[in-house]
Amino acid sequence: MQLTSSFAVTRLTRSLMLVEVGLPLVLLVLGIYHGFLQTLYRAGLLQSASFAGLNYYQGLTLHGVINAVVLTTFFGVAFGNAIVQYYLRQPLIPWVHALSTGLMVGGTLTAAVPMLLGKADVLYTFYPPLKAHPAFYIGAAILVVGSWVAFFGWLPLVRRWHRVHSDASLPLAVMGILVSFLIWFLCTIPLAIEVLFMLIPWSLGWVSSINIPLARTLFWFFGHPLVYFWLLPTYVVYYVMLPKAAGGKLYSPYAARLVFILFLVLSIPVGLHHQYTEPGFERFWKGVHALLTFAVAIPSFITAFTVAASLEYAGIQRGGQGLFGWMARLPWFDANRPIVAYSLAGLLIFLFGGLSGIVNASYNLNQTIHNTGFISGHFHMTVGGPVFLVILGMSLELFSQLTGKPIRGRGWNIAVPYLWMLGLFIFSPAMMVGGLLGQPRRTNMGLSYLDPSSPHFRLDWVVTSYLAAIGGVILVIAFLIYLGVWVATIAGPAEQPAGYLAFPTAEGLHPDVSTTSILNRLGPWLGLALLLVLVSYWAPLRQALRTLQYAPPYEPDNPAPIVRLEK
Ligand code: HAS
Repeated sequence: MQLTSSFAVTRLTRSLMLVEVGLPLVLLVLGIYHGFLQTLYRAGLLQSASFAGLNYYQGLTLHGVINAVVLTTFFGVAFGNAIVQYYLRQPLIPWVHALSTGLMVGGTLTAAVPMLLGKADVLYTFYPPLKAHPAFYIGAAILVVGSWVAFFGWLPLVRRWHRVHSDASLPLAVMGILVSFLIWFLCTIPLAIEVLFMLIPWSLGWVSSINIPLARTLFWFFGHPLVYFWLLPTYVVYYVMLPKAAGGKLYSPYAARLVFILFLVLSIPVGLHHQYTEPGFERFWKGVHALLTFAVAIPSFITAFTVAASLEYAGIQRGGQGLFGWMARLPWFDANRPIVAYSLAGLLIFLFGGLSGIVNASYNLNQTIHNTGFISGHFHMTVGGPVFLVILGMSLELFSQLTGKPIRGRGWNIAVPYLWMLGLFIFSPAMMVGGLLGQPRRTNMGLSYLDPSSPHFRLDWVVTSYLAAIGGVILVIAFLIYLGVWVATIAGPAEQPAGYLAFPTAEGLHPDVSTTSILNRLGPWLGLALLLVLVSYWAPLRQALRTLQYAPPYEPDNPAPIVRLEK
């Protein structure tokens, strides 16, 4: 279906969506600031792990939680709200929308207080024995419930759409968003179990110790599908909007639907690849998760070819010739189509970020890079690359449409993604090479290896740390320009009516799936996903329960030995 007309949202929806877009971006200033400080500290340019009154783990927690959890969840919901309304041509249910935004804001603020007070220095993974104030876990749980409410609020609209359009396939963008939130809903269930039944009672002091292997396994049951919850809104932009904005068509809607289905089936049963180095799990099950991890890379490989083919078609339509001539013809720097620049930069970054994921997934190679700077390099080129850039570009676009204010400083806006790409292309390889040289992923133990008079001095680590800091400076400059574009846009006058959503929507170059195709039905694939989860997690969860490893709380800035009780 090809839609070009706009859709007017209600005043209430407009206000709530502005909160969903605006609040995380305000918090992001703090998140980026603390990321920047980490690079300076690692390069020895800041001498202490305490910055601005916050300790190392506090700053790192703020960086991770704001950037990777708050921003992505709020954006997922805001973007989903926009997509569902625009493509289904129906308004959101007002009370559901208000409840969901209220819960998400309330949850975020509740969790923010202990983080800012230094009572939750537990990083975004918050696995024990790191222990936070109960308000941190309660706030995080409320934030997640708010996002569930948004998702459940879309389902009646989807059902109504199906009743009226029984002869049409669900719009691709809506399918992508539904799959993203189905994955999110499924993977947040074990997280809810961990938070409600383990972490909250433990942090309230109702129980004195906690089963660490079980808590970590429940976390990673959630933690890897989480990355696809981050990624799929980006893929919606790449499949649905980018080909049209670049002047072409989507090469294969069929491939796009297959990709979303594959993510639904394969995103969850892979969490043990974060636990290869942990004892207590049989190697066989680590191997099963490794194989499934390679399988979940397939939809991204399909995406690489489908999106490249769509861009090639666009470039040829714009006069490109020869094997690579189409690339030069793409509107890389067209200030009137910023989503093209934000997407192309993200795709180029993801080529390297995705491939480094294959290294991580390889059981043997993982032994070399686990918990080193290599991992930070990987995830900055995935969530910090394509995902983050689509969030930045699309948030500005949503703000502009909701307020009727055109984006100001358009040339500067186009510079942001390319500058960000440059920064990442220095920062991430530096972290990765540092990781290969043995540099740890995180450290607050003093940077003696940067001190030539220390016996631990490592010249090669100094080089990579400095390069990472230079990359960090460029990233911050890109973000400051982005903030400048926001300020100019907010300060500028509204020139169009406010509250009208409109997105470029690509036609398919090849036919879409038929309406009766199995690729149009999520139910059977959801069943298959659940079956795979059951098969792949049954034994590891039992093994985690059997390996009784209880521990008292651990404070990273005041470390005490862990007590292990083996049964
Ligand atoms: Fe990952 C750790 C494996 C993808 C995020 N990952 C992490 C962590 C994060 C993260 C945050 O197996 C750290 C977690 C922590 O705190 O410990 N990851 C993978 C694999 C993939 C992968 C196999 N990761 C992602 C994505 C993320 C993300 C996506 C965020 C959004 N990851 C791992 C493993 C670990 C891990 C292990 C644990 C390591 C350890 O030991 O701790 C795959 O899904 C990647 C597949 C992607 C591709 C690339 C496709 C390329 C595309 C671009 C095409 C370009 C075009 C340009 C078309 C195969 C689509 C065209 C041309 C023009 C002209 C523009």
